[in-house]
Amino acid sequence: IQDTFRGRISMDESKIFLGGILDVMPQLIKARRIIIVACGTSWHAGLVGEYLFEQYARIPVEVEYASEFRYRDPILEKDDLVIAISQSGETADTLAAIRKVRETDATILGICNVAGSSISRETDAGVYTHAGIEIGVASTKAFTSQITVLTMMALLLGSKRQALSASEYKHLIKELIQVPKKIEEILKEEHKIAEIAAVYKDVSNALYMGRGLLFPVALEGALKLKEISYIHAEGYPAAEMKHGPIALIDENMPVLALAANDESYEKMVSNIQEVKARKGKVIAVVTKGDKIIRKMADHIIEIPDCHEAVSPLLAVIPLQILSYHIALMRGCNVDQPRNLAKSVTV
Ligand code: F1P
Repeated sequence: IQDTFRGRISMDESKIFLGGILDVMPQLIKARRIIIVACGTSWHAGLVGEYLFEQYARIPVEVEYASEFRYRDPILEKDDLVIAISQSGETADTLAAIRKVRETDATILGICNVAGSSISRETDAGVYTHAGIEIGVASTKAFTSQITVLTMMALLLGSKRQALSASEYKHLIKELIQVPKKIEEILKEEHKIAEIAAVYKDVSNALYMGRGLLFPVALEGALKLKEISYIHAEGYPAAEMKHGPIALIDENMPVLALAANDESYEKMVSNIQEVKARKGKVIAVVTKGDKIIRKMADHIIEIPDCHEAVSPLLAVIPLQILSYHIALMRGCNVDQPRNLAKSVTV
């Protein structure tokens, strides 16, 4: 079974190749539904996958915490495809969820980083993210590589199921190929993010908000802050703010606003106005050249213009860097945060 992970990942201007899933491609092409199971950061990557598979491959998706899925009595059929995502490939809850799926006729794929891990052995096929060894306990590059694989998978299936035209498919691959260069541009601005970190290093709480593909990124940004700097942080869909979290906003509350460069931009402008009207502090992640939010926010972090399909890959980088600098300034050990284990095997 491990051999099914053997295939290489590659992508050129016109084609994506995910060798590890070739053997099950017929099942993938006719999948009726995708169920993604994972924990922690990997679960956030799964949420990004949900938007991508639905939008670009037109396959209905459910994303479940593996830690709860294992206690369910899932209704799974032959044409269901389950994708288990795990950096370590050893997470006990994700393995238990996989074992539950194995009692059914559904196909199971794994997306893991560690070759030969239990999850790669217990799934029908899968993809290694080849993200190298994560030194830090809190996942960072595992998240971006998991999303890269999910994006590639969504585009590949979108093209095979004819949900994407040949030119759309090619255009999206080009966007994906440009991501590393754009991430380098963000990294050049690290000193500006460190300056923002210095202003907020002593806060007790923070809120993160985003819409669409940037909603899971908001969740992940909040989790990174919690995990490595021990600041209480929560991520919300931006429109959910007025259903409760807005009550928390005062002059001591920083709000990280992730503004997409699409038709939802105006809505984020309104969300930021609501925060400012309550004296909250706004740190906005915007597309380079932004004119409106720049005037409203207390701080802005710019990311290069990109297609929305790859926006999570860019938008999460400044959030990871911000958490890193805040944690360092608070004297926290960013690689070995208290109470956390790299592989949660019990
Ligand atoms: C899941 C996870 C990580 C988190 C920490 C504890 O691990 O929740 O997302 O950063 O390391 O475990 P995995 O299943 O992705 O290995």
